[in-house]
Amino acid sequence: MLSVGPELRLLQLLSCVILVLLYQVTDAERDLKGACSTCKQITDNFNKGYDRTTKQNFGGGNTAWEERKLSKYETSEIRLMEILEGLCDSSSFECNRMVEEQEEHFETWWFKRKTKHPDLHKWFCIETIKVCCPKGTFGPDCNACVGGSDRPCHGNGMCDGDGTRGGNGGCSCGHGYRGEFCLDCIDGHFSEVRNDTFSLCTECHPSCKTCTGPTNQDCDECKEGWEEDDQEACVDINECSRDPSPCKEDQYCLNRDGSYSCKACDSVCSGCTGAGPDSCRTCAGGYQDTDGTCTDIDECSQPEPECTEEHQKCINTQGSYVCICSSGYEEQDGKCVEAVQPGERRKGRSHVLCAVGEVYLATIRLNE
Ligand SMILES: [Ca+2]
Repeated sequence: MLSVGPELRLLQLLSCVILVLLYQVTDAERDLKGACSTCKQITDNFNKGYDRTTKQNFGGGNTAWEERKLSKYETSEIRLMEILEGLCDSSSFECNRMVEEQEEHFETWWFKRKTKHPDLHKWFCIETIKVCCPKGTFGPDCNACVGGSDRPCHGNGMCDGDGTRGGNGGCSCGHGYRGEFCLDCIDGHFSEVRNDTFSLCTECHPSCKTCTGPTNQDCDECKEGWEEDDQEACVDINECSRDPSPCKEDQYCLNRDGSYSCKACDSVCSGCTGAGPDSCRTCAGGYQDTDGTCTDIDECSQPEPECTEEHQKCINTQGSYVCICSSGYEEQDGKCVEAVQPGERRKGRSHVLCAVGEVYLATIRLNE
């Protein structure tokens, strides 16, 4: 039996504690960002509710009495309550909890702060309950994002935790950019403008792997499927002109910029140069060349009969033909013999089937 020593148990316990702590850290991190977006949603809905109630309790007339009543309603607790009711969906637990917990702040703002601090999001989410930060800043102390709060990530990426009390302020760069500051260009892009605070990366010509400018003459290196010509420009390789062809016998080659593809020939062809029955190199068995197009051969109307057994008849099919027993006869051991009960009609009959190149037996049902 294996016995677990006290050191190992301690190690197991420690790793458990670390895992739990790690989980809580990432969880708390998510909560910080989530709390800000909940708060943002609440203040957005507050502003919508404010607009919605602007014209409420207004009869449409213009009497002095109505204006007095309206101005009273404008700043009334009734109006505040109407706005507060519409802040959250009933299903949004986080939203309802935040409103419930912070309700008194809305009253304070409504009656005492509104005039001096008209921006509710700023007063409530950033300055009062401190779940958000001003744009371009992040974290518990609202520090500036990488690249500065005016243009986080130099305008080429997203700052982690931007506008929230969470995140680390680092950049995830947008397409074309890389580096801690999102000032460097990724492969396949070149730097059009670049200084300490501004960078513009533009995509290379599709023929370049890396480049110094926008055209196919500015490539440092050609991309796969392209090669340098005598002007030192990257041009498409025509893979289809290679010998032997990169495609199989029953395929044709289609060249494209930077690549090529192999497509199946038409079924009437044996090898082809393109799509359709008029691009065959030669016709497949059972087909013949008619004015450059492969068409079915009618074996049944050839001078030499194809179905030679007694009481057989020939039926032409696409690319082939079949031999069946004539009416009143049925197939038995490869021969057409008189039907057992000639007077009686049967629903199904057996026949001999012959195909080009081979003879095989099969049972088919025919409606006579
Ligand atoms: Ca090509």
